[in-house]
Amino acid sequence: RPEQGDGAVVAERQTAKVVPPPMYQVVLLNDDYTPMEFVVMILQEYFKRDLETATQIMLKIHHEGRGVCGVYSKDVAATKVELVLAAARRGGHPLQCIMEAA
Ligand code: TYC
Repeated sequence: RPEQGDGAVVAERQTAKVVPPPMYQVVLLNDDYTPMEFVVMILQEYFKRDLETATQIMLKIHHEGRGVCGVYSKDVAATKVELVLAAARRGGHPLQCIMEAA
């Protein structure tokens, strides 16, 4: 639309083309064996939560069976799942971590 000027053309094309990337929740699942302190450490280390927030999320998982640790792009979410599972296995804990479409 030359009559509207270049800025209007650029704005219109962006409105049509810029689609937000699909996002994924990284979810921790409860179990009877992983220590609470280990889960809090995971939330601080891999999800950048402060001690108070990490403790709240851990207790929510403990009571409700699962909890969202964070929401990320697909690649970042998949990497976090792998890092958490590797840390859990290193520690000898059965902690399970999954990702699902947000
Ligand atoms: N239920 C565990 C316990 O009582 C604690 C726990 C919390 C384990 C969250 C896993 O994702 C989890 N030690």
